[in-house]
Amino acid sequence: MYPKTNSAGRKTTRTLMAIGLIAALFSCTTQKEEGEATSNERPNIIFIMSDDHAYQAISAYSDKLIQTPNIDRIANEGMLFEKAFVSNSICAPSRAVILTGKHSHMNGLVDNAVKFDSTQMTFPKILRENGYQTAMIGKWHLKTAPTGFDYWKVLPGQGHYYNPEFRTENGTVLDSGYVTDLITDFAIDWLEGAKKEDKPFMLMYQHKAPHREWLPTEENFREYTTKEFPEPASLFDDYSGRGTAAKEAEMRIATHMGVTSDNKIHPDIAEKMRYENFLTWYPNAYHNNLDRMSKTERAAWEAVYGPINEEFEQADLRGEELTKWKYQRYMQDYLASIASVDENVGRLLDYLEENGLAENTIIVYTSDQGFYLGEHGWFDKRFMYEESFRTPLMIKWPGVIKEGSRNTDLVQNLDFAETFLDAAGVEIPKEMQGKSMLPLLKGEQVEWRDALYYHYYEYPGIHAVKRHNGVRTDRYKLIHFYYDVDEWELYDLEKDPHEMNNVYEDPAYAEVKAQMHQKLDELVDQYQDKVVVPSK
Ligand code: SGN
Ligand code: CA
Repeated sequence: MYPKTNSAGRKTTRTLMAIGLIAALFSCTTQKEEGEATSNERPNIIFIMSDDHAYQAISAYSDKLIQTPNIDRIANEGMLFEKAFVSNSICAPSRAVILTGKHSHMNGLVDNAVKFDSTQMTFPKILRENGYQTAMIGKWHLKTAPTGFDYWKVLPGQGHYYNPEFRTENGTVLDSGYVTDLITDFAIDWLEGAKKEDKPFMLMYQHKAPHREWLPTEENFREYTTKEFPEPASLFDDYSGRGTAAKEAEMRIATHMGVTSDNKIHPDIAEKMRYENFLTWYPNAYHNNLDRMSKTERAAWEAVYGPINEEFEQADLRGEELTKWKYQRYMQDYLASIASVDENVGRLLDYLEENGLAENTIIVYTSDQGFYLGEHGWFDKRFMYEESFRTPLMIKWPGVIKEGSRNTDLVQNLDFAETFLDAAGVEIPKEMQGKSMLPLLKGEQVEWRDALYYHYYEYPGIHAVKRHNGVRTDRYKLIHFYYDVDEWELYDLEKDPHEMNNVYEDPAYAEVKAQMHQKLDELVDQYQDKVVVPSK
């Protein structure tokens, strides 16, 4: 027999059901902490990464060189990390660490020459399997095609600033425009589609700029070529008080930065002035870069760089004066390239706000590593010394991260994968080697790591930075240059923040030295780095 129902009975059942539903919803909202992800409202993730963007060139860190009001918005509305680092300060290896959450020796991509094994587990793959829409737009640099993305559009290799090619699943196309603007256009185009879907998204929006050889847009080179920048105290570092690695590296502004390729002096002028040594370094770069411009772009360029060429020829600079001139030219083009990144980050942030996407989106701004802006007389990266080991990092997540907060824990690019999976409520694979930053983002007091591990491999190779590994704690840093030399360096970062004075043999540091050796042994063990036996 079916129970008889009357209209009142039905009403009662409906009322009960409604009450039940409300109660269920209510318990859901009360159990859920503010901003915490539920299956329905998992956060979107936008990972913004530029290439070679030094923290010294972001005004949220330091306003000595440039104002970056848009990038600063992420810090002002979120959290700025004062002690964010990479684990291998070079492009492709850093990207592989970010994707896999594993150190270079575990993911296999130890240097820029190695191809990424794209069959391995990555966080975009895991997010995609768990219901995220995923895209990768901009600089990729991993040699094999991107995997784990619903959509990708990447620069082949390093890519070009002016009228670059882009590669998709369907082949390579030449686009007209400026690389930083184009990458942003493509990112916004993809978001236009993604926002209509009933699924969260994860977008990797990765700039080529400000990678060498720093070709800015007309608006920015007009402005920045009129500026003069403060020189770092160690522009004329003589590398005393350290081992041979710093001295032998080929990344000095004085002797390794090209007056043609980097400083944009016409090769004919350089030749006439007998700057031959600068011509041997990427002899074709000047033409390769500038010949890509349209007639109008080239005319605008010549209108500004033409007079710079003439003045340079007349001045006939040598020695320290030449180095000072090169430093200024370097900063003008490098920072002007960043100005475009900043404008475009602003464009993306505005788009998110205007489309109601800002509230439930985690926005990260970082770089694949730091960069030398004349410190130790250098450009480029690679070393475990602070300027390249450290990287900018700021994260915004409304409702979860306190606006304008600053964090001083030792975090690393190794931690991104686990952080994103954790934020999405997805299980973290055991094989990942980082730590989820989620508690730090929430401002919780948690036990965090007390030391970071580093390992750089690309030697022999461009810029001649010797292989090394090492450990950094809050105060000290121990580095072992282990290949074709056997040299140890120890720095007291509190007393010697610019790392000019190696105290490895200083008896006053005997105890610190022993502790740092022990830490290094522990980390080699913990991360299963069998490549070297660093302890003496
Ligand atoms: C190029 C650069 C180098 C740079 C490497 C690696 N020369 O070879 O200066 O160190 O890339 O950079 S360039 O004149 O061709 O730009 S990385 O960011 O891709 O690792
Ligand atoms: Ca890089």
